[in-house]
Amino acid sequence: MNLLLINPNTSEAMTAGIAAAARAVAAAGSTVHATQPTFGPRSIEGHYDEAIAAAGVVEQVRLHGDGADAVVIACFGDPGLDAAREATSAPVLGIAEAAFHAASFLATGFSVVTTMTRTCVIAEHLVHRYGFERRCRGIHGTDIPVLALEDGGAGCVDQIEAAAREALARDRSGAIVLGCAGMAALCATLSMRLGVPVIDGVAAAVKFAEGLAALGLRTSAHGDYARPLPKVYEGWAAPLGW
Ligand code: 5HY
Repeated sequence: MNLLLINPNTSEAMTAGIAAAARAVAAAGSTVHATQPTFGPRSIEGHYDEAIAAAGVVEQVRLHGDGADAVVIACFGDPGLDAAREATSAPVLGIAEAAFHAASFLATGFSVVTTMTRTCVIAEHLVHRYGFERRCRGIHGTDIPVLALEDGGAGCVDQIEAAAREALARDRSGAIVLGCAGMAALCATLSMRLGVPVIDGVAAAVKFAEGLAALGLRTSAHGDYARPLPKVYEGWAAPLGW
């Protein structure tokens, strides 16, 4: 399987870390092509960042989507997910949606532990959009800046562990969803320390993508995920016109 893995922010260190997490779980014979936009925010920590990052995702799908058997958007806001699904027939998975599904197979309720508290509302919107409001029992910010995880986040593991313990107790949940692609490298350590399933959306999305590709399934071109209608795009977006 040829997997296109898009880190929607422009941190090369994070792209490398996310690619390593994906390759660690990818099946033999799967190739992971990791990319990031040529423009946009170094980290995504709010609606404004996300708006620009969504265009970056579309840029990367247009540049590298042909020939991909599946695409993974490796940012917990799943920026540009629907637009990407219009632009390619390859299955496109966001790491938040994939993590929610994985957690729901493993516990009746899960809690999300994420970075900046201000991004919790973005995760709440996704919980409702994907229909997980009865399974997600809480979303908790740590106010760890995304770029503090650029090196893999070892320096943040104790703080994330403490937030996860508090979430499990307060929410009475049975699993933890990591709310940032930059936390991927911490998943095994946190799971061992907490003794509950800890879900990294990057790994979950890669395995779900492999499954969909193996089943030969493609994104529907019927209805709202049909290809974009041809039209001219002006200015810097001209190359993205359909
Ligand atoms: C992420 N931001 O996974 C999100 C995390 C967040 O640049 N990569 C980012 O805080 O939403």
